[in-house]
Amino acid sequence: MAFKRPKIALIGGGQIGGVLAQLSALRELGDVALFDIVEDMPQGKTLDIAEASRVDGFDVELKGTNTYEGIKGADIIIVTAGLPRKPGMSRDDLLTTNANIIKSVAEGIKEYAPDSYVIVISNPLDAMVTLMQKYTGFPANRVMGQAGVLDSSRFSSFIAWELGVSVKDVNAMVLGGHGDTMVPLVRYANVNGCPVMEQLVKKYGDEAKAKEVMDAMVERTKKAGGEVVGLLKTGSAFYSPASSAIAMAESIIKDQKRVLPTCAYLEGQYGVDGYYVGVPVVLGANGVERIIEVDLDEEEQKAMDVSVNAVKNLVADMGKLGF
Ligand code: TXD
Repeated sequence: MAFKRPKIALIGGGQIGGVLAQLSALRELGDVALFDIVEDMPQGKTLDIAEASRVDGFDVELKGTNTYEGIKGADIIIVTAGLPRKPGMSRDDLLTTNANIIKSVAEGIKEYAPDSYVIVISNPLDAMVTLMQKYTGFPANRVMGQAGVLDSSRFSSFIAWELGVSVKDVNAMVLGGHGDTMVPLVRYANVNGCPVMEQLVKKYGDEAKAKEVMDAMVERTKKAGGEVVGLLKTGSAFYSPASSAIAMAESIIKDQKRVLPTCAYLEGQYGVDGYYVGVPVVLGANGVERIIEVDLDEEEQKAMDVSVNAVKNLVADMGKLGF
């Protein structure tokens, strides 16, 4: 038997897809197939990245493709295909458009990469992951969504900047759906084991002020996507979502068993049955290997319930639209 590099297929060669391809190469995670419906564009992007291989020093193959044939045999797939909302388009219009795209992507994956692990990034995230699992028919441990790694990284960054400490020592997690109702877990946030709230109270010498500062960081986390959109004017965040999905893919490819907040299928955990919601999971060679349950107090559980309801409403809306 000959050894073989893992194959990573990226469906959607737009802003995030391009960075995903470059990061996959820089980290030598495996050979890359970049798929997009736009002719020549994924071929151009992969050629551009591949031509830096001497400078960056990576030995992986990068190919662009406009057919699903090109993703044949992929081990892991990251999906960013979708359209942003255009003027005059309602939320339901966008939902229908993107649901149709995800449905066609799922069918392509099912046919050409039936054993793959799939990480969805396309928005509305929780709904698109749900559809991906439905239309591939893959077991739930092989279909997941990326949102929580990014939301948690944003929250951790704000905490590090506020406390003037290395972000490497900050552990802060965000649970729930990917939207305004996400649940940053303040009580568990810590700097190498030291509770963040305690550090804020020491910094300001005042509990009310510490709470005010934390509340502002929580709000900024919830609205962080919009903050970047507001600055970019065209398009949304793409470096950080790509890095986040790569961390998930790497944990699976290398069987690292990292504990990463992931949009995963719940069967009773956190009081949720039959829905995809962001929770900490163990990501390893078998994809979502285990859901980690943390104890939530009354207030946190209430916030989680609100977030789960938002996901349920989205899934119900898709049902009404025929998905
Ligand atoms: O954390 C998160 N989950 C997110 C999600 C954070 C930021 C952005 N997030 C969402 O990711 C965003 O709302 C979008 O739904 C996706 C992709 O964002 P990106 O910035 O990469 O969007 P682009 O640049 O518009 O790229 C989308 C590509 C584009 O090249 C289209 O031609 C392509 O998708 N596309 C398709 N590819 C394959 N198959 C089909 N049918 C298709 N339709 C469009």
